Amino acid sequence: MNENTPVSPDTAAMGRRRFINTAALAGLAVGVTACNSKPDSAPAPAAAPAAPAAAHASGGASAHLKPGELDTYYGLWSGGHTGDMRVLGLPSGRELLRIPCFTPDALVGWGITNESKKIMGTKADGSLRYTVGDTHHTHASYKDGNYDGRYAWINDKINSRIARIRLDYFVCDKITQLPNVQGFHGIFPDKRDPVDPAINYTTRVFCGGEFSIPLPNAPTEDASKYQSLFSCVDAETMEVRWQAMIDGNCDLVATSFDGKLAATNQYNTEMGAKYEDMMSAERDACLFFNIARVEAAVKAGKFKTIGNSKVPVVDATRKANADPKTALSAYVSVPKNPHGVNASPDTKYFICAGKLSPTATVIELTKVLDWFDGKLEKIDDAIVAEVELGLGPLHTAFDGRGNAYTTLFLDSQVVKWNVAAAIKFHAGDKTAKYVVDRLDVHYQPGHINASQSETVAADGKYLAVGCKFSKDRFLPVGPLHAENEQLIDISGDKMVLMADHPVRGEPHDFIIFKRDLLRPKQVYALDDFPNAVKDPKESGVFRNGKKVTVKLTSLAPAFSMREFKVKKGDEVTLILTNLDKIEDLTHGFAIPNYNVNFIVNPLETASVTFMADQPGVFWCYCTHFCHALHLEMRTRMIVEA
Ligand code: CUK
Ligand code: CUA
Ligand code: CA
Repeated sequence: MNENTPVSPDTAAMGRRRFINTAALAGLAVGVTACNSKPDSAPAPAAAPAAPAAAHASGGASAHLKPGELDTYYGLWSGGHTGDMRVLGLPSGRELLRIPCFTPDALVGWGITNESKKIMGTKADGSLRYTVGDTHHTHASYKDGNYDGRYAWINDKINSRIARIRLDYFVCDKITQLPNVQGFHGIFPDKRDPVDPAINYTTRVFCGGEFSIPLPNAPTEDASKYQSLFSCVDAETMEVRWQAMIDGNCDLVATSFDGKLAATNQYNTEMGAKYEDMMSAERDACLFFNIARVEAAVKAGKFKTIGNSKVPVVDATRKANADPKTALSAYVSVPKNPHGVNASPDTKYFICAGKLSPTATVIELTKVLDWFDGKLEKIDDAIVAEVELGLGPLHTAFDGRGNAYTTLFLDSQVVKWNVAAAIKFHAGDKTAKYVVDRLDVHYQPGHINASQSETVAADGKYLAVGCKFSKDRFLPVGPLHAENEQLIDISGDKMVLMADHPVRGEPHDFIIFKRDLLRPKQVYALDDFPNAVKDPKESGVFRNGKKVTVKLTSLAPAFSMREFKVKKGDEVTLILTNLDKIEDLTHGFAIPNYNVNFIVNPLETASVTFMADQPGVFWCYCTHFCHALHLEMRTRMIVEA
């Protein structure tokens, strides 16, 4: 035990169990359950968190904005198994938008319109291929080491899909499914090209496959024969450029600022199929990829393909990459079932949190490159610090002043620590005090991020913490509790808790960036849509045998046709262009009994296709409040028998 650790009662126990074993883990799980069932026994906040008033007294920031005041930061949150992305304003924590990606959304008609279905993917009969999703990680495109406001990406763990969000309109515009991958977990865009200095922006997104499977998939029970793939997706085309076959699994992903390295933490180097096996080794790994070399190997044709997939797959397994001079990959040993790998904004280090080890491991990137150049004898010598932080370290954020903030899941704490001091301590200077501060959070934190954290513009202002259990922090609403996103002021030496933000389950990762990095558009251009009905005079019913196209426009408070007729048995494609070009003037279009409901934003065009299988009169009405005559904004669809 060193003087850096014994701050909370929980961490005092740490010396006795340097690593968490199966029994201890079971015990801790029971502890969590007990706390949940008896609110009284929830861990008493050891040091009472500073109230907002105290924050003001200390000159700290406030989460309260007066009516009409705008937030200064955007936050992009993954929605978890709601399958969407959430947009929050910070510091207020106000939720501004949900961007549907992988799952249907009734508000906007995602999964209803032909345009969204094309992005989501359909079966031969036109129905959606998937209606469930599970988003975990979201990151945005970079230029010169900072966000450039072009794109954000988000993963879907269930169906191994990656979605791209256009940040000019805050909409999902492309979804790609990774072949031969199950449990696609971490993503991270590169920050520049490793070879061409002119390309100082994101052109690739790296994706980690967490679950090992037989490749190609087959009913093979012997898990030692399973393998995982690390995938590279083209940022523009969204096609999978290449995949790398590895030993062990992938979890989260990080990229270096020079574009040369990407890494994934590995918790299952054991290749176990049961958790006891997955946690049997004392150390696992952080796996590095030499991106320029992988791409050269692909170019040189040194790859295979798997099953029906045409994606080139290079060999990044340990055996094939033992010689540093030709290696595509390097496995850095990290204790036990590590989680989270994060790039420090000074561009020097990746930090891997220990999860089942109370430590964080600091890996110096120039040393990893030295190993690839044959200048560092052992790859593990790239580790410049491995220091104890507390129990259950998961994710790390940065303030741009040399400090790291790591979530301690089991301790329900955030620990602030100084990276340079940790390196000194590791080098033998036991007087180096690397733990700067600890703050109790409520409760069991997972993801953490600071404003601008993983950019060269890290500004050390706000820290948000995604607490997995809210327990007693909000009014009870039945068995499913809101989650607690906490906001912390990190501008001073001490962390100051600013606010609890209840959020609908079950958000995971997020990023926070300055609002001036974005210039969102609020009105579409008519020409963005090839099928736009540009003039109300173009409206009408156009028949081609049993296929009927209905062209319609909206202009508050009316649709361009007061009624339209189709016949029972027709396949109807209805195209609606909203000719209102005023900000915020959105209309909806709903057809009773036909499962049609979608919106059109200013100058947007959307279409739906359905079978006219029920004769009668159907009042198509505007669902989105638009005008004093919103209720009167209707048209009749008459389906003739
Ligand atoms: S990871 Cu996905 S389960 Cu983002 Cu720490 Cu939480
Ligand atoms: Cu148009 Cu309501
Ligand atoms: Ca393990």
